[in-house]
Amino acid sequence: MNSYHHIEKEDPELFTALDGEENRQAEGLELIPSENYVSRAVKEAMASSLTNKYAEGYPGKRYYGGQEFTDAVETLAIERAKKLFGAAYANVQPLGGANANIAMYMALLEPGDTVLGMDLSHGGHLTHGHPVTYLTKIFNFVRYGMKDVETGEIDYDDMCRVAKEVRPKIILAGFSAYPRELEYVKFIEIAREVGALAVMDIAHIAGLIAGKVAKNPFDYGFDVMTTTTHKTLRGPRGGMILTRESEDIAKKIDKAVFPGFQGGPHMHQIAAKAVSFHEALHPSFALYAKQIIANTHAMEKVFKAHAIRMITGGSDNHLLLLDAWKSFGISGGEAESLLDRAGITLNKNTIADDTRKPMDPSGIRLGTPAITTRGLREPESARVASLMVEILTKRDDITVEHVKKEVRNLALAHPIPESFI
Ligand code: DSN
Repeated sequence: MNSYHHIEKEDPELFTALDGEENRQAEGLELIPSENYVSRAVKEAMASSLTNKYAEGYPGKRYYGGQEFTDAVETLAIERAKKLFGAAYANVQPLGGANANIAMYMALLEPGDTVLGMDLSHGGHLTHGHPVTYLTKIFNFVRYGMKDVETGEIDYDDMCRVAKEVRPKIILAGFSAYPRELEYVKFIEIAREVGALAVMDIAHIAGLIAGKVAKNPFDYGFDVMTTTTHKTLRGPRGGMILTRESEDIAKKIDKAVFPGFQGGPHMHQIAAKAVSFHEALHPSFALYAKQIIANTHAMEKVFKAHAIRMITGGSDNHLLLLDAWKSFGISGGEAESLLDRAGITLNKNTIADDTRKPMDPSGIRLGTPAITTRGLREPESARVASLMVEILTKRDDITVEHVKKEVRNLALAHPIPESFI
């Protein structure tokens, strides 16, 4: 548990909100697949005096003085990132995943160039070319999707046909709501055939790749990977861009991040990234990654037994996407609210071919990274899935109250850990 002594004394109003959030996290179960808990060591780095320092530029090439220690910090983060993902180059300055993707586009594309990326409703991400983003005013995004929603199979033949037609500069793999492993070989074949770069946004599965329970796209020839650092990777909120081998690409990426797109790097976050990469290089991280998958399968088994419709039929990774509308006759938004009342947090999500609106779609998205960090294993994960089914089926106040009590007990029996190594 954090202590906020100074805030409590100086700013009681803010303290009340922070304290409330501490309790919410301690007493509830977090199933949002993009969330996790960081160690005390990561928090110490985030709260360090590095937040006072400007450090525009890169180690050895800064625009301000006093960089003796910032250079050491950023170099540690870079070297550890390279080791974790088998990259030749790493840029650890992006402030988040969207920033990383935007800088990557700026580095590798000219305005008007085409990107072939995954449709948002099939699991892609806003920054992969959704019309609501400003990116679509600069670049031309064409989308691919699943051939079969029930198995999750991507339509690689169609992707190849479209790629030949639109000649993308980038073939973009990656997702924020797709529970299956991608066939990287097919992406590379298509990219090479049309002369495109292959880029993978690994934000959701970075921790699974680092923990070696998911394939590493670099082993298949992907040129660049973008990621956040705070999801399965269990680091501080932030982003990163990794380059497999091309110095030319890495140089373009560095220029695009700074001065192209961002100003001074957030050195306290970079220090925290370095700490979390150190943790991810520890053997205990591979066990955590393995347990994430085991816990997902334990939940999947329960949903299957109750004939809940899962998009793609199940999961190969850390996340599951359920059709609340077809399974329980309620919208994703209603399901999210009901579970929230019982202390189970997840998010409503659009599903492929959704008949409902994005603000209240048919699906709910959930995942196991945070409960795995808390030490829940297969039996407890299965119990959480059963509680979810109970609440979403019965939906009455008595059920909500009894589930809430059990969720709280489960959460308190598995306190948020302070250290992982
Ligand atoms: N917001 C992230 C997620 O929840 O997947 C993606 O940006």
